[in-house]
Amino acid sequence: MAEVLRISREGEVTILEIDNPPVNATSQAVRRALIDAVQRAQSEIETKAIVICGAGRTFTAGGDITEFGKPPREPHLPDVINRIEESAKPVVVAWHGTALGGGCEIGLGAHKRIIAKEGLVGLPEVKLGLLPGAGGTQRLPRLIGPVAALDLIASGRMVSAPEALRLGLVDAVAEKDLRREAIALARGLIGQMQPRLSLRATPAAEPEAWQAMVEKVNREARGRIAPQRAIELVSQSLTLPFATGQANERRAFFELMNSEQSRGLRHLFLAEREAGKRPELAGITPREVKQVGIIGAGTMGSGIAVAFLDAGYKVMLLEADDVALQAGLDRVNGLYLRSIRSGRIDENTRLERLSNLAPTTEMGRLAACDLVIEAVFEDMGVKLELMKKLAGLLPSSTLVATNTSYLDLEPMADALPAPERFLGLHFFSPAHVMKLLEIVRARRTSPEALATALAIGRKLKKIAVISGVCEGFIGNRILAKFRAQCEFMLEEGALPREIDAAMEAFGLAMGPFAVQDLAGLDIAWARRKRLAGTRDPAERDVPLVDRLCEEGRFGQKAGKGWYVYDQGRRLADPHVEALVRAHAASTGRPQRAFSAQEIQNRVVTAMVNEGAKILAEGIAARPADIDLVLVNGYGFPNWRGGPMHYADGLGLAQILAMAKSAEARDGRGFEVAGLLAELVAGQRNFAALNGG
Ligand code: 3H9
Repeated sequence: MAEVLRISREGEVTILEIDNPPVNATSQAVRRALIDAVQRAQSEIETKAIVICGAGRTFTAGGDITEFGKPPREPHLPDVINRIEESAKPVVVAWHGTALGGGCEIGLGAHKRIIAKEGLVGLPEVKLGLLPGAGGTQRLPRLIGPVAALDLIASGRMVSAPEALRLGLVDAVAEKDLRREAIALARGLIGQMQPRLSLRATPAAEPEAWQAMVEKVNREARGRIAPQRAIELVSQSLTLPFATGQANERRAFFELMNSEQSRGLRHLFLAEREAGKRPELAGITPREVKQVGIIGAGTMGSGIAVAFLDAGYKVMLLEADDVALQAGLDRVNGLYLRSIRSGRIDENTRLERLSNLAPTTEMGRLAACDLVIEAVFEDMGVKLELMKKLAGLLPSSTLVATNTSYLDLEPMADALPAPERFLGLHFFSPAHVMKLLEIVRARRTSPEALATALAIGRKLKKIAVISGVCEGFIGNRILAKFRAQCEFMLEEGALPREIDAAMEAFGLAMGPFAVQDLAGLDIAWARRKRLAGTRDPAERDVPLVDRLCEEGRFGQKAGKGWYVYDQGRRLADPHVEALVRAHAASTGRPQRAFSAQEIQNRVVTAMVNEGAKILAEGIAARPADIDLVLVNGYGFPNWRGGPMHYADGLGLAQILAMAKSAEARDGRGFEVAGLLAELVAGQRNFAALNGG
């Protein structure tokens, strides 16, 4: 077995360096080596102090996620950390890279902490549906106070070195050489009594500040249990002895580990890391991309420009004329000013990023770009015209991408001399904020172009998922089925506000009708008109959006849509409800009341059934990719793991039964996916298709 802890000595200081690539997780071998080394150091006369540090790019990412869900093996991390704290010889922890979860907790057990200038520290367990399980909920409040501790534990956010110093989470920030300075710090402690956090009382909190933090955590939890358990455990640090608090923390950790929520979040963590690993792309080197051209500086184009500028690319932004270009530049600048106001960047950063932006109205200049993305009006005619112009202009080495969210890529590829260099890069609005990027693979897209797009996705810090070509790709295709099902329910007795309330209770930030109002109903209307000629007349279709748009009810921007808006407040509108009821009656379908559960089941069944078709057609490679798309682009609650993971938990036999009744009810509006029936017959589930 590889050595996971390197032990060396500098004079009287023994250095324990965790070396467990890729991220120095505190796996069983690391825990064993660490406790043995600390134990041994107690009796070594030469050792007067100990420094614990990490090799490679990071101190440690914490508990080993691959061990989660399996029976825990000794020594347990809380015992290792208690042993570190009890050491008669001073222990200093040197954090670099990221000191997360158990890595942060090792530091809390030590007698002093020093962090590298660029280092980050945090307790992100909540993002995996967990809580710190090695003393973090009890030691951190004793060190930095309960309010700041609850903030860090319940949000899972990482803090920078200066903030860690301000909070009192570290004793020092290394000026130059972390290791040297950690050794010096350890030397300075030799011969002194070592402070133990577990013996310290948690400082009392200002009642108002504590209450405000508790309210914030509850507000932001939106159905997640771990942040709420954090409130309970951090408050116990104020009243209970350390050992009792730690035992309660350990119990909570394992309860959460076995929860559906943690399973869902862990599934997504692994899915994110798997999404970019495509066997067919193994060994393919991505092309280097430095200069990116963006055509169209509307909402999407300007957001995409900011996303690339933020990632350090040079960006050329093209518009048809000076007026449109200026409006686009104003939009880009507006996005940066907003980031300054929210404290995310400072003025220097804004200027630095804008210095990489070259605005232009001369299409010929795009010839200098490695990648050109079109973000023009969503109309095939307009896009084809543009592709023809690009064909005569760009060297055949340039990668060309469309940001279309629905249109077929093949006619666009046909217009280009090198269709193997053409693909879709479907960003979600606002493009500089939303994590999801659908990379759309057209029939002739080359593996090199795909590998390049994945590398770009990583550099943009996006969650990039490869999709094949179909109407709406992975996300919008499933969304269309989800929306259709909601509209079908309107014909059977449900009201928009009931459906929205049920889906918000399920965990969506906003119900589907409220979202349509926010985005503008005219978008759906335009699409309906575009598809009207090809729609199968036998297909179940609900024309209510047309009625609303004909009345000028385009959503929030018009002050009315599915709801009315009074000073930003969303209110149910009796006029719309009467319209819905009248339309429902006109269909002759039986009318009845819907429970929230039934609404949720119908929506999920529609999504999963379409997801299964998408898999069978090879549009998505893995069910987990579909989960990533729905969670990161469409607000599906992450703690449910995405629709496909959620369906496995519910049982595919139940989903299939619901899909069969939908088929009987909706006729041509719903067809059961063959793959779903196959999986149930073979007693398999989607996880099996993920390779899990
Ligand atoms: C915890 O600590 C519990 C304790 O309180 C109590 C215990 C009793 N374990 O993300 P990357 C793998 S809970 C195992 O692509 P980056 C990852 O799967 C833990 N493996 O790199 C990937 O593998 P592969 C709390 C891990 O530079 C590779 O490392 N900690 C772990 O973009 C590279 O990862 C967290 O929640 C792990 N803990 O980001 C931190 N972490 O190459 C979770 C990563 O085969 N980790 N791997 O695909 C992260 O946030 C990021 O990975 C990190 C690096 C920021 C560290």
